[in-house]
This record gives sequence, C-alpha cells and structure tokens, in this order.
Amino acid sequence: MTDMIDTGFVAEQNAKAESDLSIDYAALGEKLSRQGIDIEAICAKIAAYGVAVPSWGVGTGGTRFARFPGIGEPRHIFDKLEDCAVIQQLTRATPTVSLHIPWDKTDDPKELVDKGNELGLGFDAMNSNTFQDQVGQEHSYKYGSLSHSDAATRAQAVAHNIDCIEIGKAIGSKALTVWVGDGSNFPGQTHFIDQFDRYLDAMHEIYAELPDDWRIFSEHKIYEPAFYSTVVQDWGTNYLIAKELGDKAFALVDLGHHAPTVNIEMIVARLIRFGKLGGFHFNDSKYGDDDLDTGSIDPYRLFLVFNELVDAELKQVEGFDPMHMLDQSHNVTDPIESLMSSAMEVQRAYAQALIVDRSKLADCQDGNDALMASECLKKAFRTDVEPILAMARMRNGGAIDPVATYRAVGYRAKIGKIRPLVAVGSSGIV
Ligand code: PSV
Ligand code: MN
Repeated sequence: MTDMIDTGFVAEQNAKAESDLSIDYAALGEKLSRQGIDIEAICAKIAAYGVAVPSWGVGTGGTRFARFPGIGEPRHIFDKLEDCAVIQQLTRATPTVSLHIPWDKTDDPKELVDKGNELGLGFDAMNSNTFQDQVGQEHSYKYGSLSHSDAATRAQAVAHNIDCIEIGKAIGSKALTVWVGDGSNFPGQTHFIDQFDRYLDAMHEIYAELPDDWRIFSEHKIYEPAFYSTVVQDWGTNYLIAKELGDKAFALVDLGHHAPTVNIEMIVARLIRFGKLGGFHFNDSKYGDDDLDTGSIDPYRLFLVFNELVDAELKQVEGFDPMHMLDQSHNVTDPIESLMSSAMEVQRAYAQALIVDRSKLADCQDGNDALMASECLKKAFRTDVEPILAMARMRNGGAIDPVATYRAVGYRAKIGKIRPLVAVGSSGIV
C-alpha cells in the first residue's frame, strides 16, 4: 500500500503531542467513569467508525458566480483518490470514497479498483448524474430526467443509472444514490401527479436491475435547480418512493436539503421507525443548500441527529444500517482540510451521543421533566470528547492533529508542482 504522507513524519508529529494526549485521555476517562461510562468502549466505537468522502468534494467548489481554485487541484479521479487517501491516512475516519458518474468514469473500472487497493481505499455508494447534460448526449435534461415528459429522455436517464450500477458492481460498491433536479419553475408548467408517476416508473426500472445485495437511496431536496416545484422535494415524498419501490429502497437525508427551520432529527427518527432511513449526506447550512462544512454552523443539530442514531443503534433496531457520507462544497478552504475536520466533527457528534445517559433521559421523558431531559443531552454535548477522537486516530495509525500535520508536511505545495493550476473561472462541479 502507498502512503501519501511519509509515515515517519506523522509519527514525529504525534510524538510531540502524545504525552499531553495521554494526560487528557486519562482525565476524561476518570470523569466518564464517575458517570459509569467506560472510555475504552467509546474509543473502540470511534476507532471503528467511518464516513465516506465524496470524490467531488476534494476539488474546490464554486457558486454560479465564480470558482476560485487552489493549487494542486485534482485533475481527474486518480488525483481525487490520492487526496482522499491523505484524508484517510491522517484521520483514519474515511476509509471509502463515493463516486459520481460520469465525472469519475474511467475507460476500465479495474483501474479504479487498482488505485483504490494501492491507496487502501474502498468504494461506497455510486451517484448518478442526470442533472447535467454531457458532451455528445442525445437527449437534454433541461426539462427533467427520470420524470421527463419525453419517453426517450427518461429511457436515457434510466440507462445511465443502470450503467452506474454496472460500474459499481465492478468496484465493490453496494448502493446507488439517485438525486434528480427534476421539477418546474412555473405554476402549471408540469402536471404534479403525472410527473411523479413517470419518475416512479423510471425508478422501478432501475430498481429491477439492482443486485440482491444492493440498496438504492433516493435523495430529497426542497428546491434547486427547480425553483417552483421539485419532484423529490421532501422526506415524505422520499418515504413514499422508498415504500413504493420495495425492500431495497431507502430515503437518504442530505442535511442541507431542508428549509432552515425544519426539525431534521425528527425526520431521522421517523424514517428509522418505519425502516426507511438509507443514509446521510452530512454538511451544514445557514440559509439553504449551502454545502458548508459539517458542524461548522450548528454542531448541536448534528449531535441531535446522532442522538437518534445512537438510540437506534443501542436498541438494535432491525435492518438499521444507514450509509454515512459527507457532501459539501469547499469554496474558500483547502478541501482536504475541510473534509478532515468535517469527518472529525461527525465522529465528535457520534462520541457525544454515545455518552448520553439514556436511562436518565428515558426517566425524564416518562416523568415529563422537560428541563432535565434537555440538560441530559446538553451535558453530553458540552463534554469535550477530543481526547477520545485523537486517541482513536493515533491507535489506528493516524495523526493526533490531522490539520496541523497536513500543514506541516506541506502537501499542497508539493502536489501543486505535479498538478498544474486548473483555469480560473471554470465552473465548479459541486
Ligand atoms: C445535490 O445538491 C447533491 O446534494 C446530490 O447529492 C448530488 O449528487 C450532489 O449534491 C452533487 O454535487
Ligand atoms: Mn447530497
């Protein structure tokens, strides 16, 4: 296996921080043991946890106004995989990469497998793209894809999704995520029922091609690119789709795809209850689908989502196995740094949720003690679990401080000499 960052350098950096970490870890261990919590059990769960990185996340994002690329931008999927390997090597929290087709299409999928093996990376859910037209494409998606009024356009979109499954099969993926931008911009532009029926028919065709051990995730989003109505606009619609399709179909929750005040953790609980929570695209937002770094705006909400997930995990809810992935756009930061810190934010929320006193919480809920129930959650949220995350990383061979180590090694400057700057002004792909 090829390490992107010199392992000796990582060890050197860790050596400087190790004794402080041991002291902090022991102190936290003592504090948690007074609450009846075994720090080692939490650390083991964090060490075993993984969140997938989106291949498109390692490129600098952009808005419809501009894109400002940094140095050493990945030029193709093999560069992207190398950047993903840096994230995994330093955080040990991102063992898999999620590909987007055709952005990441190669002549032969075997090349992807070889590169993945070389870098120690696996492949998570496949993502289809019927929200953009590609060069040479016969039918345009301007007016939709899987729900298009034209049968030939729908057939083309279905065929593309089946192609994604085929590529996924060749690289060891086990899921297909379908997000469509289909909708309308004007009242009256489309017939809501007919459009949704066409979408469902097309999804049935894709579903029929899923291997037995695969899952299909539909992803809802309130708006954009369509601004009046969107075919898969909310979790209710998404649940209906998953239910309609069958046992291998689930709803995927992208945190940024809701109206700002929506209670996402409750949506998560509802989907868990009805066995249809497929997974997550983690990110954060202030206004809309901002695709900001996970935990950067509202870390408490992320914790509350994990509170629901841990509840289901501990209750061993049947069939509960959501896919975890980041999906963000990095416009003003180094994408590698953002993805590393986001993966750690996800781990932090998980660790905090794991230390919630659940029997006390249940008692508060049963006794209608609203204040103490809230305190129960806040006590866990206020706990600085950083020593657990750092210890889990170090034990797994990662960096105690991934961002500091990454900066100290000067990866960007080095890789920038190999990869020429991508033209300023080219459009962002995320
Ligand atoms: C759409 O906004 C989305 O969240 C979907 O997951 C897409 O696959 C991804 O972003 C593309 O950037
Ligand atoms: Mn998404």
